[in-house]
Amino acid sequence: MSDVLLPSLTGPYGDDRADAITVAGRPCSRERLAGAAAAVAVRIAGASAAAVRAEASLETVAAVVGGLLAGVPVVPLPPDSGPAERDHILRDSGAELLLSAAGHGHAAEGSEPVAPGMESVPVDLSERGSWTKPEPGPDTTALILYTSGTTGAPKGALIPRGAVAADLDGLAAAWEWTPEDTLAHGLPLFHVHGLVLGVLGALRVGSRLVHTGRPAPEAYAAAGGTLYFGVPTVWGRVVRDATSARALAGARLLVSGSAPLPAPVFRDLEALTGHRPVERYGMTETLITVSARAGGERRPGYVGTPLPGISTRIATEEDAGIGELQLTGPTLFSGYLGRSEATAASFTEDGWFRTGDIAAIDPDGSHRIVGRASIDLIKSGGYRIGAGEVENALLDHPAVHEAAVVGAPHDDLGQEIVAYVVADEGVTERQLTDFVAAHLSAHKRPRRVVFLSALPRNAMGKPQKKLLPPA
Ligand code: MCA
Ligand code: AMP
Repeated sequence: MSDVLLPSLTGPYGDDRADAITVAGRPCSRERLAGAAAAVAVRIAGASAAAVRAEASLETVAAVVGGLLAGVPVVPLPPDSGPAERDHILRDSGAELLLSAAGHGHAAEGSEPVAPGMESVPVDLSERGSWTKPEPGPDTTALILYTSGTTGAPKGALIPRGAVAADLDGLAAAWEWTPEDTLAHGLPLFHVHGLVLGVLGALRVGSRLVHTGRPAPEAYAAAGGTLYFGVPTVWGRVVRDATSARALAGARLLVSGSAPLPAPVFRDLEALTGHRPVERYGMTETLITVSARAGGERRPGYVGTPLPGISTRIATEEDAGIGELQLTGPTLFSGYLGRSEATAASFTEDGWFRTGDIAAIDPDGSHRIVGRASIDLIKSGGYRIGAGEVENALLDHPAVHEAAVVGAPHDDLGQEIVAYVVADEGVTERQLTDFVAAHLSAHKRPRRVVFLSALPRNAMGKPQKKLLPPA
């Protein structure tokens, strides 16, 4: 497609609709969005990186687009992140500015610093700017996306502009996504799924966008989309609300990703909507790399075939056909910010990215994700959560002496976070849950806490998660 990352925003706008982009009930034309984003670009040009308080709002969209116009790497900040997570992201990313909706946390014009040396910049949809400078090259960083590893604090994945463009073009071809579509979803705007696919995708393709604020079944039913995105938790909730599910019968394509879609949800979606959902697979570090096709076969349990330019292989010693999925291609990140060792460790010696997912490839090329190599990466509601980060947060509580965090199977969330702790008497499950929610973010809080007198350990003293009692 175009060399320009977001061609639908460069005008002329022709029959630009007043509701080309709707977020949480507020409509906006492309011209108005482009004007507000240009005003942001003028204000932030030259910054090394800009954080965006990524609520589901038009201001978030304008702020992200403004950063992309100005060539300033954008760092989406989960809006409910607590002080530990927020301070880490702001400090580690080197963001000089924090962009957020005017009136949100802005003490005065010019504003209070939100962290030492950091300026808070209000985003106002009524502003009109003009930005005519050429875009930076495809290797420059579009986004710095913070994502959890098995241990420690989240790492900033550097996502190049060219990777975003290549991924969105591959997906547009795979899903036959055109300007005639209306994309509808309600996913958070601080991850690849909701932000890159769900906002930049619509802006690159030129389709209408309806962001429902939250991904509630009745909001999906009312959105009037032709193309819907959801994580499996959302699709599970949709099929449990038959009236909302039936309202999606008129759509063209339902897409699921970010976690495995349970086969019963796939079948219920087909029964209620008449659509076999398209499943696709990806990671923050690679963007979306494998997908079923709009015009192809869609089978429960399968995520389809690689997008154009992506090569995949299964690393297996016994030739059993099941092993770690490794891949190469134009949609890969350029590394973790400031962590050259972690970056090097995520690639094989011959330059393939190690996904950490266990997969199998059928003779027809169809990919199946069968699990994760590490017990310490949890997927809950489609969010990736590192056990180590939650354990560290729990250990910061004065009553907690030891902590081991795992993901337990859960009907709604896929996995739920369960914390096993050795703690002083008197501290409650609720206190520990709220403590993690307040320090990190709400979706990283344990849903259950099990109190033990000691963690099971091996002879070396290392906790043995496989020996933990059932929660
Ligand atoms: C509850 N809440 C609390 C607490 N308990 N807040 C503070 N302290 C507590 N102790 C609040 C929450 O803040 C939230 O408030 C509300 O209660 C409900 O929270 P929760 O139960 O966490 O939400 P949920 O309804 O269970 O969420 C389900 C969900 C969500 C909506 C499906 O998990 C979700 O949005 N998932 C999408 C994740 C995603 O986009 N992943 C993509 C990663 P309030 O209502 O005010 O918010 S990108 C990726 O994976 C790759 C590239 C890919 O393949 O896509
Ligand atoms: P994140 O970095 O948050 O984007 O999470 C990436 C992880 O989500 C992958 O490594 C997989 O474990 C998981 N994932 C994404 N899409 C799928 C899918 N369609 N089926 C199974 N797992 C998935």
